Amino acid sequence: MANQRVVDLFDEFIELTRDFIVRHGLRYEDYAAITQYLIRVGEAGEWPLWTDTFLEATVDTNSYGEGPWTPSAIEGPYYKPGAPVLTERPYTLPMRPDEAGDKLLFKATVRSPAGEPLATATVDVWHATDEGLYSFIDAGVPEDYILRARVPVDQDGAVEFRSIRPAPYEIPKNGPTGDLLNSVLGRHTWRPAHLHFLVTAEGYKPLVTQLYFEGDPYIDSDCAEGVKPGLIIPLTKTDIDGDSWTLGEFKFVLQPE
Ligand code: MBD
Ligand code: FE
Repeated sequence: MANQRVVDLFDEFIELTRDFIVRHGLRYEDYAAITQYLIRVGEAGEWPLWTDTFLEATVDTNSYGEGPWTPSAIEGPYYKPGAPVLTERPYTLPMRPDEAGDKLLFKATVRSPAGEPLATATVDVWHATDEGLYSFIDAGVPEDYILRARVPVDQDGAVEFRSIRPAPYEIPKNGPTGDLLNSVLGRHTWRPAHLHFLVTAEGYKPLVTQLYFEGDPYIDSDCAEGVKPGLIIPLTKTDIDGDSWTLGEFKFVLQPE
């Protein structure tokens, strides 16, 4: 049996697309350019990147809802399930030996809208290196969950981990997604530096979000339009054993199920 919703959505999508073709008088040369581009995106394996860059922000807005909780943000194409659960304090994300970058201490709390600490929560975090690369995705970063981990939350709802400060992320320049942004649209291919999170707790909706840093050069021009005002945090300095660390802090609030 056909799924009627899918049938209706498909029919409307084709109708809208046909109207668009008619309205703009598209001909075979346009049709060839468009279909060749779509095929290139597939051949480059960039459909996850393309859809998350151009469409996911709107799906996100439709999905999580606004309320007295932390705003959601796009997941992006690079989440990997199964990151190691950290067990040894101080909790430190997996890194390569001498991982480059400013040392980053991230401290947060996870609470309900009423302010109750959510001690059963887990904070799954993933982010880019100091060169803006992701493990599993970019050549040169070994595939063993570098800068990815699940961090347990304490009895009082506190969570903290050590890492390095990620750099802004540039979408692969030479692929069809980067080409479209740069050469065709005349936009840039950058996302502001960000930390990705999936925060889960029993009885609460999983929160997929990102945090960005005040003063980032791309904060107002994210090519994936994933920035929301409530997700921009200041970075300060703190001292650990006589060393200077960059400190980011945040209060996660989860939406009851
Ligand atoms: C990313 O790292 C990302 O977070 C998004 C949304 C799109 C492309 C790369
Ligand atoms: Fe990202």
